[in-house]
Amino acid sequence: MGMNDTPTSERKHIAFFGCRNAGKSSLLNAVTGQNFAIVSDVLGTTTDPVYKAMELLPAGPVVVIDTPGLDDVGDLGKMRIEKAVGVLRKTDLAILVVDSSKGFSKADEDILSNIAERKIPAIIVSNKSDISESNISDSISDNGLVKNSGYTVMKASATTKEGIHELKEKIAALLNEDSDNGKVLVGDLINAGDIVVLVVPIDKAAPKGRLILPQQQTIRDLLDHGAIPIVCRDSELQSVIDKYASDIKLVITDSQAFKKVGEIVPDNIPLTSFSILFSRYKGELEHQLAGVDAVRNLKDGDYVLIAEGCTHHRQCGDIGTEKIPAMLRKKANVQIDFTQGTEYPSDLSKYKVIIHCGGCMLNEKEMKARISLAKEAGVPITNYGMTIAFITGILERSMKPILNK
Ligand SMILES: Nc1nc2c(ncn2[C@@H]2O[C@H](COP(=O)(O)OP(=O)(O)O)[C@@H](O)[C@H]2O)c(=O)[nH]1
Ligand SMILES: [Mg+2]
Repeated sequence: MGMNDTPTSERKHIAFFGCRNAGKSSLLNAVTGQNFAIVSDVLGTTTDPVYKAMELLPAGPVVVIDTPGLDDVGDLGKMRIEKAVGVLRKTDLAILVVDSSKGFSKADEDILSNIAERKIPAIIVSNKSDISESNISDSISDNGLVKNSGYTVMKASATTKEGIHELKEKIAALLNEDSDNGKVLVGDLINAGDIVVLVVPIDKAAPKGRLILPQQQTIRDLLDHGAIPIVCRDSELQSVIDKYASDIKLVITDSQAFKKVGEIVPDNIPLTSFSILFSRYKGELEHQLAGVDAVRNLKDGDYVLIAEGCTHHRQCGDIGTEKIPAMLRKKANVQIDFTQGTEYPSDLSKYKVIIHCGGCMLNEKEMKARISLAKEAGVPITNYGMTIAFITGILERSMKPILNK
């Protein structure tokens, strides 16, 4: 995906689930009008979830996900099923594809319970309407679990395209219902016409020739709300303050420059960071704030997990693998594990705290699911920005603009 496209993390994720040969890949191709998923009658053709960002009309920018069959067998099959189920963590809309010539299977029931438990919007598609006998297809709508779930069952055929148009309309309708949570990144903290200063240190870890996603998104949100962003490096901040101090309504800094920026910005100007804004936007701000207490209490020998949502931001990488560990080790001799990208340990129980990145490359569902897993394991979770602000001694100050809201 290029820089001019909607970032993947801001797209709704639509995942197709179902048994092997139910027609997941065929249906996905029919709905998207593209031929990117491999269709075959060889069982188990899709071995890893396949992602594709696209413009799906009338829904808008989405990511569609093809997944391995849920009735796969053997040790490898089991691993493929786990991967398919793992996709639920980031699914905004699930399409359960059932082969209506065969009926509703145990694997279908299992995934449907899982989808319903997570309260994920879903559509059950009774596929292969061209070859199914109507009594079997009716038995899908009559299944007790299906009825209880309240999800819509739609008949379709990926082969004849019967029902595909209706399915696309339903997909758009469900995504629309879900999308209007009214959350904004920063726009509600300022008024139109306000000057907001963004501090972006440009060091050797900064990507060549561009800004990183959280910076771009913050600038865009400020512009959407009629504010006037001034973007500068930490080295120019003092002169920006000297020129505009009385008009500046908010300063947003990259977490790694917190200490220096905190010293330069006068106390009467509110100060926060990109990662704190992102925690509020797609994490759980108060829970992650409470998680900082666990950093305060770290002792020698404690295990800490530092989790990074992407694999390619050297800047975040440096913060996660070098800066924060160095800060923590000044407090206690802790054992640190690192994870990157889509990895996230299934057993979190040994950790005293999880320090997560701001999650700019993860969709909201995935970030929330990671927080839930930490909650279930009883492990506090916080983020990079809060941890650095806390250790630097300016946590309270950097939370003020947000908590006062
Ligand atoms: N008759 C008929 N065959 C279909 C339909 N959808 C898929 N198939 C066939 O079912 C087989 C498996 O399809 P595929 O999309 O690869 O299933 P997947 O394993 O769930 O991804 C292929 O031979 C398809 O051509 C349909 O609506 N009608
Ligand atoms: Mg397939």
